Amino acid sequence: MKPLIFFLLVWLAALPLAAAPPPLIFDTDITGDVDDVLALAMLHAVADRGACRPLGITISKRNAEAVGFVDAFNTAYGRPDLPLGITRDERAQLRSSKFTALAASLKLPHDLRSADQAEDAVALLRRLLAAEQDQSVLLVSVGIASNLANLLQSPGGTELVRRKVKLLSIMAGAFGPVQGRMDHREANVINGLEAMRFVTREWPADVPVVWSGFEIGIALPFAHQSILEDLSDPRQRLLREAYLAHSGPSHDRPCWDPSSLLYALWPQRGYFGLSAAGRVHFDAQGHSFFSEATGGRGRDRYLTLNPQQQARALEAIITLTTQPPR
Ligand SMILES: [Ca+2]
Repeated sequence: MKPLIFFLLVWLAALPLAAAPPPLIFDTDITGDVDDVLALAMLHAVADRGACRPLGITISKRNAEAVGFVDAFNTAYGRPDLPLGITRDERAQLRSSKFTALAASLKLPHDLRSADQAEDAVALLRRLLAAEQDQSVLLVSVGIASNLANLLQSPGGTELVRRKVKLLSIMAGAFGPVQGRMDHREANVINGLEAMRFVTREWPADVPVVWSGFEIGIALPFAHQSILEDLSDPRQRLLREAYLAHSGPSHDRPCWDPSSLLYALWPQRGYFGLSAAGRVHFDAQGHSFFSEATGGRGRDRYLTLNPQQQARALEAIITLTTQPPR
């Protein structure tokens, strides 16, 4: 066999293994809690490993420093030009932060300094979605639903979602007991209640949604020792300092937001279990409800965790989150 034909055959045989990494949009309210920062580090790590192609990041709360923080983080991880948008919606929660000012105070390199310099989140979501193949985009949402609701309400927005989004993996609500009770009012729901209720009503019925409830993150406490001992690369300084500023040196912060990212990336690897299919809704007080669909057909499912999955998922999240930038 001629060498050229041989190499062609080898190349063709390798094609199914070299599937293109899935495009992914990360929608975050990176302000109040630091688990968004853990998820952001994990996003860069999995992108470095070729497990996804990050299209952009949208911020769903109002905070003057959040854009600078995320841009400095992306710059440290080698993606200084990753598209970045923030909500312009006056109804979106205005949220202070214990860590977003660190990008400026630590004098870390970045060029987007303020919310005004970033794109409007909805405009960015529309532009990113429109450029991708149909039913290909993983949308990971780990904050309030202001950007999702405004995307659906934008002209043709629901149809754009229906055409382009493969999965919405969202951290919101509570679908298991929290401290023995079933009436937990979860923050991403109550801090933007109308937006979240709108999304549950109007999200297209044929675009699957997987919910990570409050109880999932509680079962995945990040190991604070890993923050203290595993972040020796200077480019990981912002991750370390943000964690310490928010949670201190001895608290194991629950990994609510990383859970939704982990599920979206590897749904077939058994890190989580899934509920039956059905429909999620939230009442006017922000309580979570799930009704199972008859016949197994429904838009929504929520994550579950058995003890073995709990150990595997937590280890994967910690390993990926602390992986040094490429
Ligand atoms: Ca969050």
